[in-house]
Amino acid sequence: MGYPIAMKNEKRITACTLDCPDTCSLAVSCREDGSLSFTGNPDHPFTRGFICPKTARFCERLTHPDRITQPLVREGANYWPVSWDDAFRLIAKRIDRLRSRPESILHVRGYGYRGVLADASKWFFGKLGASTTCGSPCDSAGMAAFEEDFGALAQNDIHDLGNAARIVNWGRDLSRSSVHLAAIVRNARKGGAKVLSISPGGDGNADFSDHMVRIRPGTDRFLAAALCMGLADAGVADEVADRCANFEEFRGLLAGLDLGELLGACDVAPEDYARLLRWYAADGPTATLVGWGLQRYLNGGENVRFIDAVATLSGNMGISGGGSYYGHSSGRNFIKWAARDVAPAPRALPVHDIGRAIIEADPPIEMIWVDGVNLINQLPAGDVTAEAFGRCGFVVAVEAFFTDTALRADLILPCALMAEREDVVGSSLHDWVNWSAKVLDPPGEARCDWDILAELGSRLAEPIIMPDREEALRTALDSPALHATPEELRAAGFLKASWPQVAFEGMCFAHPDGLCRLPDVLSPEPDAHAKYPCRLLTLVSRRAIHSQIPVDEDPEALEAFVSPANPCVVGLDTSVPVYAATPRGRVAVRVRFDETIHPSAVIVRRGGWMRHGRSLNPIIAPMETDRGGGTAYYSQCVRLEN
Ligand SMILES: Nc1nc2c(c(=O)[nH]1)N[C@H]1C(S)=C(S)[C@@H](COP(=O)(O)OP(=O)(O)OC[C@H]3O[C@@H](n4cnc5c(=O)[nH]c(N)nc54)[C@H](O)[C@@H]3O)O[C@H]1N2
Ligand SMILES: Nc1nc2c(c(=O)[nH]1)N[C@H]1C(S)=C(S)[C@@H](COP(=O)(O)OP(=O)(O)OC[C@H]3O[C@@H](n4cnc5c(=O)[nH]c(N)nc54)[C@H](O)[C@@H]3O)O[C@H]1N2
Ligand SMILES: [Mo]
Repeated sequence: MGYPIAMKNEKRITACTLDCPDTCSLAVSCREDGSLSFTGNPDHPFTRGFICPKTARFCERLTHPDRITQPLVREGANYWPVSWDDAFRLIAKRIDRLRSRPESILHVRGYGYRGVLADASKWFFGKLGASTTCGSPCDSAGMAAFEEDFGALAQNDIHDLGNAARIVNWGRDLSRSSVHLAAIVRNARKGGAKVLSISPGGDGNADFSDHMVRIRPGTDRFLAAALCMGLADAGVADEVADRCANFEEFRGLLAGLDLGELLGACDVAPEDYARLLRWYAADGPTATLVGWGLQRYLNGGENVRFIDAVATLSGNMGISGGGSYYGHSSGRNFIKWAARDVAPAPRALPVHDIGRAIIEADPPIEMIWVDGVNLINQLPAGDVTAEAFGRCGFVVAVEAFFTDTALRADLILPCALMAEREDVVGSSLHDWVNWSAKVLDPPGEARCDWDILAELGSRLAEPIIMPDREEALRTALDSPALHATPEELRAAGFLKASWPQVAFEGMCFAHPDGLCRLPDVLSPEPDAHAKYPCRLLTLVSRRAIHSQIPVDEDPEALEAFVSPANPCVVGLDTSVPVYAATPRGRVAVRVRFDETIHPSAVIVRRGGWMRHGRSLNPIIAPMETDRGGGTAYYSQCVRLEN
């Protein structure tokens, strides 16, 4: 593969479009030996010259020999190359046939590629009137919780963490998911801030923290409720209580709780609880970083709501150095061009249980278009989704690799990847908007998603004409927070959107009455399963984004990390094969011991491929979070067995 645009000894600036909060500005260059190199752009005020391992080695993926570089059609178990012309003809014929009942077409889009132009498929299938999906595999339970609490998903500027006296890292793994957040926390610590991390263990937080608190998986709401009790007993300032719409009701809820029971439910030591209470009650602001892991449970939204309540009652909302950080929408700097002139979808199938939803859809789904998501591998019950794809009759996957999802498609269309197409990206962590320039040509016949859809649209009996790309960008960038043009952004490479440094300043929240809401119910934890007593935590890997893992790199067996005190290891023979087993089946693992892990947790790093026996999603049941249509992966009960 050649690099006609990035020439030797020349650096080109582009931006990462992977689904990651840091949204880095990248310098792409070509080494002496002809290989590509991705580094952090030193001139970008947020990226500051460094990037994470997953992006640094993304260039290996661009040039990987397994890349799909021409359209492929399936015949039985084999794929044969077809021309784009034939591929478009096949798809257009199918769409024309289904045009009078477009709800029989399902569009599934993921965030494997992010950006303003990446919304092209959303617009196209919206225009067609196709069915879509609702909910998410990612962060929607926590987002819904924030909206319920404060009326909007907003947080202080991430650099305002430097003004915190204390940072409670409630459930992030600072060593893995966001290298720039980790750097900001490290700097805040150098400046004198103290850091305490709360998690079920097995992470890399010790290097970033002054104190570590271990918690039983999924039970953060009990610890947070206990803290709310302590804060309420010590007395909540009137100016805080008056900003809560339901303070008295919340006090009533707390009055019925027992501290010992709460601490027992979350298995947090009384001295850790006492320290946290002191932290939140002390002078000077305490910032709370709310993790996404703790909302991937049946009561995930409630976990987040109670943590927000701690930040609120302790007087830390709406002030510099305080706040509750979850993220903000990476699209908030843009006008949503893809929603213009598009009617709401006729139906939306729940993504956490997508296989069953497709099988039971009435009227049936007769065509599926998947782009930017490895649906079968990454969502629970992947075996059911695979079956649903098989029954549907016509599946098109726009993909660059033979993922478990692409391998169930009738037609695979090869897409360009980041650095091979242009786009504009915003971040869910910072306020910079980056120009993701095209610095390489896509290999072979691969094309960017926009071009694929534009051509397909023009071939339909009743054509769908994509808007002008430049106009779509122009519309998107002319937002109240940005007011930029594509020309300005291309010339500058990145621009900063303007948002307040402090979210909800003065405790003015985004609900119409300006008040926040405290939780109205504390749900008990579901009983542990008698035969599968642990929780299966499928956590992020440091070196790859989700399933975008070089296939040749996978070690032999999946590693499962557990405490030596885990009840599952009693009687387990680790000299013969060991399996992680759930009521849905079992997957071979190699046991690794880590005494920092809570005894009820089994930790496996996610993203491995199903067809290599390295995805746990086929044995994870489809469960929905309490709000936001999220996916409750970590509520899965599990045991280890021989
Ligand atoms: N067990 C378990 N599973 C989980 C989770 C968990 O906690 N536990 N977490 C979930 C979370 S947080 C998320 S966000 C999801 C992520 O799951 P996915 O969204 O499926 O993420 P990826 O595995 O990165 O797959 C994205 C795909 O998009 C493709 N792609 C990249 N660029 C482009 C492009 O420009 N065009 C097109 N058409 N395709 C492109 C890539 O090749 C890749 O195959 O996984 C979820 N899965
Ligand atoms: N390297 C890398 N970076 C990524 C990604 C990637 O795949 N690889 N994916 C990106 C995406 S799309 C996402 S959504 C994020 C995911 O990033 P995170 O949500 O941060 O990742 P997770 O590993 O799912 O969960 C984070 C931490 O939650 C903790 N945790 C789990 N259960 C509980 C609990 O009950 N209570 C508490 N207090 N803590 C708990 C675990 O210790 C875990 O380390 O990362 C983004 N960044
Ligand atoms: Mo995610």
